[in-house]
Amino acid sequence: MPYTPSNSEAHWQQAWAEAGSFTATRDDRPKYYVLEMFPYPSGRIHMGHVRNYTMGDVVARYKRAQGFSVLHPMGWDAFGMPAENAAMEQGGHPRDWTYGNIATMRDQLRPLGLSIDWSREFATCDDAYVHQQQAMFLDMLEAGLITRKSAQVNWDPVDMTVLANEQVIDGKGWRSGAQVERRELTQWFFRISDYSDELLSALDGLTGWPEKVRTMQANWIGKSRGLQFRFDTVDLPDFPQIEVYTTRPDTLMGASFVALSPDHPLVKSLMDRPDIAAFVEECRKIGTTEEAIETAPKLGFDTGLRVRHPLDPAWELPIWIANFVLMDYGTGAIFGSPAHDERDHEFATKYALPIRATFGQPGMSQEQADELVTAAPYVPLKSETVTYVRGFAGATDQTGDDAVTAAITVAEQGGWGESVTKFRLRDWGISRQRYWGCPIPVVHCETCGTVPESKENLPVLLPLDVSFDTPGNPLDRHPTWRQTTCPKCGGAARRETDTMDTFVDSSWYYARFTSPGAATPTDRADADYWMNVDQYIGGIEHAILHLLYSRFFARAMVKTGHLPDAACEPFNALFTQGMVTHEIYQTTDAQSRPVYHLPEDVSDGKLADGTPVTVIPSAKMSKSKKNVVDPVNIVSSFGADTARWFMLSDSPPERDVEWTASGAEAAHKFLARVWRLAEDVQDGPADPDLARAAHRAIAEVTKSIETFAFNKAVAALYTLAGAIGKSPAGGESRRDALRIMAQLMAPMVPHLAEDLWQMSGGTGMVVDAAWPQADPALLQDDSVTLPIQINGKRRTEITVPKDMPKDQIEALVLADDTVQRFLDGAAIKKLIVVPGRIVNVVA
Ligand code: ANZ
Ligand code: ZN
Repeated sequence: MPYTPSNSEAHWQQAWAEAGSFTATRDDRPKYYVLEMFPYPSGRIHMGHVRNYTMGDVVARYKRAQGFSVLHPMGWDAFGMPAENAAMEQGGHPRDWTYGNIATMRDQLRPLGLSIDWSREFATCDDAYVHQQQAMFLDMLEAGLITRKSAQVNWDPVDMTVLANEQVIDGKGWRSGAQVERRELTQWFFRISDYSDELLSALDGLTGWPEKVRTMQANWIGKSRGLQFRFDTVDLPDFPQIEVYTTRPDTLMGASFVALSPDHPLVKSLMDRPDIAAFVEECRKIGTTEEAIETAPKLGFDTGLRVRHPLDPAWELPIWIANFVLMDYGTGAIFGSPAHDERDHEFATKYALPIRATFGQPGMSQEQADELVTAAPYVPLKSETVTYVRGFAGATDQTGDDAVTAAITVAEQGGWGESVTKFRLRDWGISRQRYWGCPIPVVHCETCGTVPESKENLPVLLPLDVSFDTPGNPLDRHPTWRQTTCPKCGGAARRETDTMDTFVDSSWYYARFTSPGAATPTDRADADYWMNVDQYIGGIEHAILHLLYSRFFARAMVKTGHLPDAACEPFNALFTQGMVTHEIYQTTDAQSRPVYHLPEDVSDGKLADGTPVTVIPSAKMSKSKKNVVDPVNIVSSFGADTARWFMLSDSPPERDVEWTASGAEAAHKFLARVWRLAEDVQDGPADPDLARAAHRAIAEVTKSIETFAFNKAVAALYTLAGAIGKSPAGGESRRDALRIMAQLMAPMVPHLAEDLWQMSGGTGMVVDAAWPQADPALLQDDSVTLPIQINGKRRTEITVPKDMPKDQIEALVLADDTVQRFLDGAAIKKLIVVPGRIVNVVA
């Protein structure tokens, strides 16, 4: 019988399902929780999913064999814009689109044979999940973790909707193409910034996380130390001082202007000046993203007002309004030191403001230093190698951080400034003016104001009779949904029509998996048993927001009693896997524009009609480049095990892996060879070398899985297959090795492993077999290599079994060709064998 995965894979999947092999149970075994980031139900699974879920499955199956009670669940991150867009573009309802996609993708995932406890599956748009998320919102509100405040949003004036930062592309709405404006709206915020310090310092304890991710999080939280101080204004009695925050007080002697945010209170007080009002209006046209603000051209407006320099009251500086100064960072006002900051330099150059060096390279005069920093492109000075040319009294003998410290000390001692620590991390605005999300469970009452919905009235579900043919939020237009009664006074009230950011949904799903049916957000006995996630696996693209929000949310759940204290860091270990890439095949059309071709339409570098294609090196699979390989096709032609094996074999899991047709075929061939090895076991001798090879493989595969080096585990299994193929062993000796092979392959190619196990006489299913232990005695290398010296010179060496008797070694040495050549006919006077060490020949 040839290797036919199509039959056996379905067979084993059914056998596992019938045995309930992957049902996670709370029992007295130690637990292990492995989780891959859950998918968004876009409509089809892709190779990235296959790679991600296969890796998690290797860990899950391995831990299970190690005797752990394993939780390995799957669900769907189901709310979000694409469902609404589909409804706008193709008609239909987002709910149908979403659940339809889930059904399709579940059907595509199932044949992969993942060891998932499907009984725990849920989608974040399920009524029960919405219910518990709303319950948690109310608990968090009560615990002071949520606040309502006004904030700036990106407003698309054509689609009449708020846009997420990612939906603003080059300052324009991603759908309408309209110039995005900034608007102030009252929004709900999770108070994540209260946890800035804790979220930062706790990163040190996350030793199971990649260093890179910890650094990215630390940078995002962005702790900085600086000086806060005030400039006295000149002739402005209503606004006597302007407070600024700087991380570079050591550059204060290079100040050349003060700049205010367009939203600064002083600017607001000047709005009756038409020129200022017009400028502020102009600034509103940039989106709210930091990136948008950073990349937009620097715009400034000179108010004509002035401040005095704190170190020299006679020195006056102009007050500008600048589009790059944010109101919600620091104090919303800065001083610019164009000689030592690129952005200030660009601004000063554009508006012909003075550029004065505070310091220069050693030995430079003030003029030389000024000249150096005035020229564009701007040359930054390394603060480690500077000398002061424009002294900051008391700080001039310092460099780098020490100079900053010294400057802060001078300011504090002079009583005109304070040392301040700031964080970049802002509160997390979760209000979305969108339909397809979890409704925010509050109502607005004329009498009582904003009132939390009462828990008995949960869930607040989305109305289903909505239309998407007009822009804006369908919840706003719905004839009745908004009308409700106030839980406090019983009077008429209006529902909040904003829904929650979908990042909220994904910030606690891992906790919900521990008790997906609970009538509260979690069941504490279950959560206490299963939390934390021991191994989390996902893409690096989630290194910042998703993980940071989850870390905050877990703390909020601890505070509100839904998780045990230790779960405030919910992911013990994190692994970020690389992408799956593929070559791109391109030709050009008559206008020499690129035309892309699907991998299956290209063979030997040509299209079917013989047109040669240009091969563009491997890149992330993407529809627009037509280099996507559909896992569904691979599984139906080669079987799931081939897809899994290939995904694990070619590269270390943290790196990108290039999908190639030849690689997939080679993987398939190898699996077929393993099948044949098990198929014809004849009677024959025992082979201790084969037993040794099998136990070396146990040690190697175990170590490799433990360290996430799946490609090395694969390599060790190739070696073992080679050893079995070459071995003269027959009967039990051969079957022993094959059963070990089956066990070691089981995490990676679980279906073939079951067949192998059965063919070689294993009892029950391999999925239930305990992980094999390497016998230390068999791991020892029992051969020894002895150098051979002839007349005191090392000439060659000989490898012999450790326990070989002296006389046999002597015989081998005498028969050795190299020895004979060096002796060149001379008679041997002495032959000394030092066992385990050396052989000396004297002639
Ligand atoms: C003077 C100066 C001179 C600055 C120099 C930098 C370099 P981080 O490190 O991110 O905390 N800044 C302060 N508040 C700002 C705001 N609301 N909008 C835009 N920029 C603001 O950055 C702190 C630095 O960013 C501060 O130090 C300030 O510019 C600017 F050679 O002050 B600095
Ligand atoms: Zn009321």
